[in-house]
Amino acid sequence: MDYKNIESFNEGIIIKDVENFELDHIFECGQCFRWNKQDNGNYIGVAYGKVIEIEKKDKDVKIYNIDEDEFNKTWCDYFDLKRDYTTIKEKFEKDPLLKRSVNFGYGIRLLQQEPFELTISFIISSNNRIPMIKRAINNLSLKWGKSIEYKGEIYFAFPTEADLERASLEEIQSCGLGFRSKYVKDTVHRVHSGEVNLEFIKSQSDDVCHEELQKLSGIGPKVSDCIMLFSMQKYSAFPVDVWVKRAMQFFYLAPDVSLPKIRIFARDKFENLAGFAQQYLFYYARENNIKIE
Ligand code: 8HG
Repeated sequence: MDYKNIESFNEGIIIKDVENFELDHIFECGQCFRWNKQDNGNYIGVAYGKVIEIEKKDKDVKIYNIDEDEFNKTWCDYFDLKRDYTTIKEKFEKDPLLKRSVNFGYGIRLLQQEPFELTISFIISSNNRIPMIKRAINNLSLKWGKSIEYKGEIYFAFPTEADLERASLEEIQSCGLGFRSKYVKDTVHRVHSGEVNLEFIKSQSDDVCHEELQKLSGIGPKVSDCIMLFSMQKYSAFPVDVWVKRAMQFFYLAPDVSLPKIRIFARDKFENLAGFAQQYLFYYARENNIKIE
C-alpha cells in the first residue's frame, strides 16, 4: 500500500500533516549514528546508499534528494510511517510514569535500518559513548564505503560486507574501534562467507532472533536487542544499557536489580511494544541525565 499524503517538489517530496514526527527526537534518541543536525535545523543522513536531507515545517516533512518511487519503496518504511504512534502512546500514557517519558520524546519513531550496518554499528557501541561510536562508524565509511555527492559535498555510504572483508585487523583498529575490531572482523567474515544470513535471522521469531544474533562475535543480550529492534522490526526487544537501567530503577524497580531481570520485567509489562517504551525511556533518561541515589 502506498502512503497517501505525499506531494513532489523540484528537490524531493513533501509529506503533509505528519503526526508524531520530530527530527530531534528521532535522530537524537540513540537509535542511529549517521544523521547530523545542520545549522538551519535540518538533518542530513546517509542510509540505503543515499544522502537524504530532511526538514520539518509546521506539520509537513520535506525529504530532499528522493522521488515518490524511492519514498514508496524505501523511505516510507525507513521512517516507519505506516505505524500509528498515537495508539502506542495512548497505551503508554495510562502509566503515569511512562507518560513523562512519552511527553518528553513525543515525536520519536523507530527507524527501520539495515541489518548489516546495524550489526556492525552496535558491536562498536558496546562499552562506548555515542560520539565515539559515531566517529568510528564514520571512519569505517570514509575508508571503505562508496562516495556519494550531495550539494557539492562528498558523503560516504556504510560499507557492504564485501567492502569490509578487504580490511585488515590493523586497518579496522586504525578507525578507532579498539578491542571491538576483532569482533567486527570476525562478524564481517561470517556474514560475507554466507555462514550467517542476517535476512534469515530477521525472518525468525523475536526470541530465536535474539539468540541467533548472540552467536556472532561481540554480541551479548543488550547489543542483540538493539540490532533486532532497530533493523529487524522485533518490537518485544528491550535493550538495557545504563540509561534504561536508571530509568527503570527511577520509575519502577528496586535499585539493585540485575539487567536480565529488568529485561524480563519490561517484556512482561510492555509485551510486543517493549521496544517503543525502551526508546522513550532511553531518550528521557539520557537527555535529562537522570541519576539514581
Ligand atoms: O537506543 C538505545 N537504547 C539503549 N538501551 N542503548 C543504546 C541505544 N543507543 C545506544 O547507543 N545505546 C548504548 O548506550 C550504546 C552505548 O553503550 C550507550 C551510549 O549511551
